[in-house]
Amino acid sequence: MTLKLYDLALADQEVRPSPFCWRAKFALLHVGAPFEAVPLRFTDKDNYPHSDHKRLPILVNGDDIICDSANICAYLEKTFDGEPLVRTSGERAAAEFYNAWLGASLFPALAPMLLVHVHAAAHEDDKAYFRQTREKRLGKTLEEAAATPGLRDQTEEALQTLAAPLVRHRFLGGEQANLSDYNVFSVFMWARSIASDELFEAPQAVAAWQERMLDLFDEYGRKVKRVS
Ligand SMILES: N[C@@H](CCC(=O)N[C@@H](CS)C(=O)NCC(=O)O)C(=O)O
Repeated sequence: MTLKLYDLALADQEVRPSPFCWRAKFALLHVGAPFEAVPLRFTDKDNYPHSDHKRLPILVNGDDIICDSANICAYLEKTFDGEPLVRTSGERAAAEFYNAWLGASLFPALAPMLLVHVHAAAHEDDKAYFRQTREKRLGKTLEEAAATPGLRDQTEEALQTLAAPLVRHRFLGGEQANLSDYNVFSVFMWARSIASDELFEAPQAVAAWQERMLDLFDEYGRKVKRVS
C-alpha cells in the first residue's frame, strides 16, 4: 500500500520547504517505503488528517496516523524491514547530537533569514497567519528578524563545525547516509527550496556533502521545485 505523507506546500504547490517534512521524506526514501507526498497549506487545517495535530508532516499508513517527524522516523524503523536509519546505538547517539547542534547552532542563525522568504512564497491565504504566528514567536517583525546583524556569520560558523566530520567522511553516517545526514540536510533543503544560494557560503567539505545528499535516491532532493 502506498503511504501518504502530508507535506507543507507554499503558493506553488510543488514548492515544499518544511525541514520537518524533509526529514520524513528522506526517512521514507531510505527505508524504501513507497509514498505519495500530499500538499497541504498552513491554513488548510480542516484537511489535516488528524483532528488535533495541526502541524506537518503527518504520515498515514492505512489506519495508522503518525504525527511529528521524529515519531515518523521511529514508526518507519519499527514497521519496515528496509535499510535501518541507524545501525548502532552509537549512530543513534550521534543523530541525537546533531539534532541538538541544529537546535543550538544552525537553526537559530538560519531561521530568521529564511522565514521572510517563506512568507514571500506562501499562498496569499496563508500570509497573514504565517506572519502573525511567527512574529509572535520571534517577538519582532519578520523583516526585523531577517535584518538581525551577524546571522550570516553565525550560520557560516555553525557550518565550520559541520565541516569537521565531513572533511574525512563522505556522510555524517560514515560511508553511507543515515538519520544524522537526513536531520541536518533537511534544514539545507528548507533553505534551498525558498531562498537564493547567497544567504551563506558553505565550507568546501559541506558543499561537497550537499552535492552527495542531492544525488541520493535518484536525485530526489535535486529534482524538486524551488522558488524561482
Ligand atoms: N516537531 C514537529 C514540528 C513540525 C512543524 O513545526 N511543522 C511546521 C512546518 S515546518 C508546521 O506544520 N507548521 C504549521 C503551522 O504553523 O500552522 C515535527 O518534527 O514534525
